Amino acid sequence: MAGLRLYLGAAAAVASRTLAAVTVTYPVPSTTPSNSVELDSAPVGVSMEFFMWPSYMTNISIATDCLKHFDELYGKKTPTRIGGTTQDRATYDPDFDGYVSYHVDHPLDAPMTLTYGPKFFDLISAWGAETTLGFNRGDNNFTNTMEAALTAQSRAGEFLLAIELGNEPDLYYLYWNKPVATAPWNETQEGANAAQWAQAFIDSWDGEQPILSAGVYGVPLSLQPDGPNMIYLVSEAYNETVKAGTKVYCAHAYALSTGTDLQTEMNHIRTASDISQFKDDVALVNSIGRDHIIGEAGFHGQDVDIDATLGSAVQMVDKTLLATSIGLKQIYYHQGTINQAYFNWWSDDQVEAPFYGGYFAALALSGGDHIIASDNGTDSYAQYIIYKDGSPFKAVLVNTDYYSGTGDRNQTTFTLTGLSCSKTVKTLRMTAPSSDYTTTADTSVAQQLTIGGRYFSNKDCAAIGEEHFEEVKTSGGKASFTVGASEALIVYL
Ligand SMILES: *[C@@H]1O[C@H](CO)[C@@H](O)[C@H](O)[C@H]1NC(C)=O
Ligand SMILES: *[C@@H]1O[C@H](CO)[C@@H](O)[C@H](O)[C@H]1NC(C)=O
Ligand SMILES: *[C@@H]1O[C@H](CO)[C@@H](O)[C@H](O)[C@H]1NC(C)=O
Ligand SMILES: *[C@@H]1O[C@H](CO)[C@@H](O)[C@H](O)[C@H]1NC(C)=O
Ligand SMILES: *[C@@H]1O[C@H](CO)[C@@H](O)[C@H](O)[C@H]1NC(C)=O
Ligand SMILES: *[C@H]1O[C@@H](CO)[C@H](O)[C@@H](O)[C@@H]1NC(C)=O
Repeated sequence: MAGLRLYLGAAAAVASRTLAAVTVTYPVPSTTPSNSVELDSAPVGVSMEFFMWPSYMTNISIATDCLKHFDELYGKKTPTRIGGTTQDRATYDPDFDGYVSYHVDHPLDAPMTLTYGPKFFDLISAWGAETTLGFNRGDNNFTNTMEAALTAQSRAGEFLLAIELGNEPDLYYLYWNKPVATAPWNETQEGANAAQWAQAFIDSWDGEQPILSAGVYGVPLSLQPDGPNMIYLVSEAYNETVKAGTKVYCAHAYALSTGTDLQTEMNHIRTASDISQFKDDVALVNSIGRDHIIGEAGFHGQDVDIDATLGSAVQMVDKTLLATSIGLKQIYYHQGTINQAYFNWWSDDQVEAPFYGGYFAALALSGGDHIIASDNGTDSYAQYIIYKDGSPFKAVLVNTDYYSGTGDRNQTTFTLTGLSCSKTVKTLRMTAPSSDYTTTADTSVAQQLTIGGRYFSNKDCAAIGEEHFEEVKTSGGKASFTVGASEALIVYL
């Protein structure tokens, strides 16, 4: 890493002890670099677990309240994906008059089977976002899935951006023993089944094409010898007709590790290693003229309580910007069972820390047209430069070091070089008292996780407080910014 060195921080004099501090230096190319990547205008979306969709739309008001912040950034409704494990447990019943019907023994369980009816799709037009809708392939009833899809088209067709035929089919046999998955469910078998389903769908669909979101794999690598994977799907399984009907290729992005140590899990080196797994898939998908997206994401796929912390929010900022900078066009953050999944952006009565990460990432990217990562993922510090109309627009500085909340907080100084003129730039900071910080349900106190000094109300997700920008003077084409462990900074260039 450029210019890594230790020095005794100025704060040491005040605190009368030494504070370890690090300096990193990155250039800011003055025009959009040729190896930068074009940004989508709404790169951060929301994914809602299939069986939870009606509840998020009708009964958990904080969901739509919080998404209004994204709607404002984008000037349109937040791109929305409806899907997840329960899409492959859902049976469509054209005569069912409710949204969704299921039984669970405990309110925090996800149902093993569910039924849904035509009204489920009316909520898509009522919400009015560009929507990716996931259907059931795992239970191997094409007739039922196609009947549902054609009803979705007639009731909400103008909002349907893409359709998934199955969620995480790479895990159908290993995890779920789904009826469609014949052992060993390797790349040949899954690829052939995916192509057959896609072909049958293309032949029966009466709306616009291409419409399919393909792959929808849980992990960007094979969990078994010759397991399902994007390279095989694109280069071997899909023929030209199926490719023509496929709009976008999709995979999911959870940590590839199962650790519970926040210090290790949130580190940029870990995130960079995970995201680099997508590079070959992105290159292949782009070579056939299509985009690759992350259709579902969260910190960990397993339930890990560190997912609800400031550290998780910082990791989300890093992951989102790194993903977009390698060409993953959109990243949809998953909202699972309410009050259960630690990575959820909200509980029914509380805005959770991950929401801050998702929002900060979207805020950083909004209005930009290109992005480039400045570092190569070999230490805890990340810098991204966002371009607009050919010029540097924002820099995002992320310090993924851990801070326990006791003792001095390490600071990293990010020095940006190649800035064109001497001026004062504004910055906006995301911070909280420690990496382990989680928001509180207590509405009588201010949250201490803040973006520019503001936090989101548990009542209606309103931003509370005065927005505070810091200012830094550039000099001789350089400017230095101090970012504490587990903080992120947007620099408005
Ligand atoms: C990472 O980047 C630094 C400079 O930014 C460079 O010196 C180093 O060789 C790079 N490492 C790798 C593995 O690419
Ligand atoms: C709405 O939410 C409340 C509280 O979480 C729950 O008790 C109720 O069953 C929900 N109703 C519907 C229709 O989902
Ligand atoms: C598949 O779905 C169709 C139409 O919804 C239904 O009539 C049929 O019984 C289902 N087949 C199986 C094997 O469940
Ligand atoms: C996948 O499994 C099938 C059925 O056992 C087998 O015919 C095929 O050769 C396997 N493919 C690979 C790539 O191993
Ligand atoms: C600060 O960084 C130093 C050097 O990396 C490390 O040894 C120390 O544990 C860190 N302090 C805290 C409070 O995290
Ligand atoms: C892809 O190609 C078209 C045109 O040749 C055929 O009609 C399809 O049957 C074929 N689809 C699959 C899944 O092989």
